Amino acid sequence: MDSVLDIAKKIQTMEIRGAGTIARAAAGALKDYSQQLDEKSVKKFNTKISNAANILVATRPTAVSLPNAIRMVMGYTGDTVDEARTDLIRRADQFIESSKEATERIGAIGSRRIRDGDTIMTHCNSQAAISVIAQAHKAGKNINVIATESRPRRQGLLTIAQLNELGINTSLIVDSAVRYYMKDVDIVVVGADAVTANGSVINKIGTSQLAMAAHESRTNVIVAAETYKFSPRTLMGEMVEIEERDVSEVMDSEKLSGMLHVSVRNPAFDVTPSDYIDVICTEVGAISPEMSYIIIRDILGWDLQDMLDNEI
Ligand code: RI2
Repeated sequence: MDSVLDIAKKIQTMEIRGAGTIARAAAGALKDYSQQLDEKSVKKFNTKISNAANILVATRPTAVSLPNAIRMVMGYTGDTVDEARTDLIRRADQFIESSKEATERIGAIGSRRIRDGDTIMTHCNSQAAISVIAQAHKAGKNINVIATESRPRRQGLLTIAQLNELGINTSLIVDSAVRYYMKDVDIVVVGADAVTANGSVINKIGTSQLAMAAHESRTNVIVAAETYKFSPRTLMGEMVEIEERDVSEVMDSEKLSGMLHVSVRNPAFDVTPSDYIDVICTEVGAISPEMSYIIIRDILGWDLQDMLDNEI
């Protein structure tokens, strides 16, 4: 169990971060754990795997990629421990492989929306969004990127390093400069931690402000999101929980000790309504946000009637 707890801790502290990366790490952790178990009874094996899955799912509440990945792996079957383990490993490997392919495919699809000469604004550090930008650059389009710092954890610094490595001209701006620079922007490309059944996108805090500024200036917003970031439970009216992280990410909490009337809030994500989103680029195509239910039903295999019948 130590290896599972180790990955869980790394996800919690954001040493492992980014919705897709978290999902792959959790699938990999279940696979590794299954290989360490020497249970003889399949019942005990299943119980241990299921406990590990629960620990991993509880690490971060917002990125739906995490429960979706765990669900895919947990669909394993087998009458013996060997059968169960083999099927679990196959499923984990399949998820990890297809998730990497999805990011590439999203890049190919999304990059067609980028024109030669475009200035792209992006927020935080999304591998799916970077795939779109990278493939536009690779196709020979002359592009510039404006990347936000993304307080409080400053994932924008990871983005500028990645784009620099690719040889893409990039400017770093503080989050509050988004509207100031929007006049120079041709297209906004961001990632997603979750997409709801009604096409809203949950992504790093500040995304909705950016999308609102883009909407105001008639600038298109592309969301790059693998299909496993779509949230089936929102079909049943559930809201996606917005993670609120520790104050220490925003400021030194000791400095607050004498301030009896002050609290610091640190939501990690916000919700961008579908009205502000032009297209969601998934690995199965560029869809309008209104088509989100079809992804949940036809690609993820969740059916509203089944959910109602089984009270999921
Ligand atoms: P990919 C990240 O969350 C950011 O919000 C980013 O836009 C999103 O996950 C998707 O990232 P965090 O882990 O899956 O930094 O596209 O809180 O890499």
